[in-house]
Amino acid sequence: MKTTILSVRAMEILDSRGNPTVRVFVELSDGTTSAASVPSGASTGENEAIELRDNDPKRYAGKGVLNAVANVNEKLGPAITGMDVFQQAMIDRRMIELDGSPNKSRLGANAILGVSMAVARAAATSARIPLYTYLGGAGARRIPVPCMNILNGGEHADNNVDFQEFMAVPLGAPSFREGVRYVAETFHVLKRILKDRGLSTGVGDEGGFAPNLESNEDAIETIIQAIERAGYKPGIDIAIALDSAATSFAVDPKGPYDLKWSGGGPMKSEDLINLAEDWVSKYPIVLWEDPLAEEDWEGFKRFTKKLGNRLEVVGDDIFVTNTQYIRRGIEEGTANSSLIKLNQIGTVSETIEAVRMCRDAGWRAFISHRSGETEDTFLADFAVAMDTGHLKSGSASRSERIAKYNRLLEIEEELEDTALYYWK
Ligand code: 2PG
Ligand code: MG
Repeated sequence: MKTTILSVRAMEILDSRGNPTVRVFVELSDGTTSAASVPSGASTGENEAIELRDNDPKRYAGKGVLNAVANVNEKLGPAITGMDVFQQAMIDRRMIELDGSPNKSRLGANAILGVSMAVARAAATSARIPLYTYLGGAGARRIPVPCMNILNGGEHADNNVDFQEFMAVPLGAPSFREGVRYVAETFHVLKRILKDRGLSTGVGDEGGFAPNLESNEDAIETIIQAIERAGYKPGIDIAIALDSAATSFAVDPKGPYDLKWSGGGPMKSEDLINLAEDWVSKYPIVLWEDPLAEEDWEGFKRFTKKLGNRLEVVGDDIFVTNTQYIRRGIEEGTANSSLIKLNQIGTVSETIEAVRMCRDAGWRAFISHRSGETEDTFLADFAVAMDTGHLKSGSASRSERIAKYNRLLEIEEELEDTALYYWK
């Protein structure tokens, strides 16, 4: 007998920034129930799928999601009720067709993704297998290296650091459990160093520290100091990954740039590329995301040409987890990896397509949370299922970040010694 979708309903909840988001509940014909919550970004790409907000100034400064909730309850739910829960791609397609817009702006990517995630989770629960096994198959046993964003800047913090994320990457750890320990210890040493310098130890949106520093380079040097003082070897035990989120300090989405938070002044694409080359020669940087802005395809290409054989060059705002842009990136040699965010494209099956396209091209795919998150751990299972070897889910603080790392600890324990952990 087929297991079908019996009912779908949604409600408005809050994300980690205190902004409304969508939570969806699904019930199946066999009695299975599931729920999933949708994340939300701050430094969003222009071409992301559209998050439907009510724009009613009387509620949550216009950020309410009651329309998206109503779209789940009145349109998306009824359209997929009675469908086979194991037909994820078909269910996603039905919702995309019902929306009918190119970017999910009519019914809202937040509404559609909530349903898509809750359906996937319901299917796994109904089949009595973990979500990572359901989405990734019996071979899904690689735990991603956690790229932990221990120092926040840009639009995720109120400080003078232009680059958005400085991540510690425990690629030399023997296991995920040990990797998390390496970085959590480093995080606490970093706090001590900042305190001793009389700097703020308050955290930004993703749980990393957000002090005012002397320069962007000071951020990286301070992290390296923390790695060493915690007893680890930079580059061997723990490497560095960066997300410049360059769109956020671009004067124009094609460039040039203005290091506005630090007051560093105007820069051309070439200046940023030269700066990166200098940093890569001095520091153990293994991954650099959005070194240039979302329409600076030329700059990206030059960056990749210069540094792509030495590090992973990840496109986030430029590709927005959309195969249309990733395909162009592959054809033009724009990068060698794409960031993967479920809500940038808006369904589970389209996100899987994006990962597949990267893999087929010999690119890497970097699974990512959003700066506005919930306690939902879907992302952790998704990362194991996609077998991409790394994810970012924020720092070693804030429960909406830690929830994903804790779920990965659980998965690693569940897999016992069949679990794999390696950088590349
Ligand atoms: C990014 C993300 C996640 P946001 O730029 O990579 O770290 O930030 O969710 O604000 O887009
Ligand atoms: Mg990014």
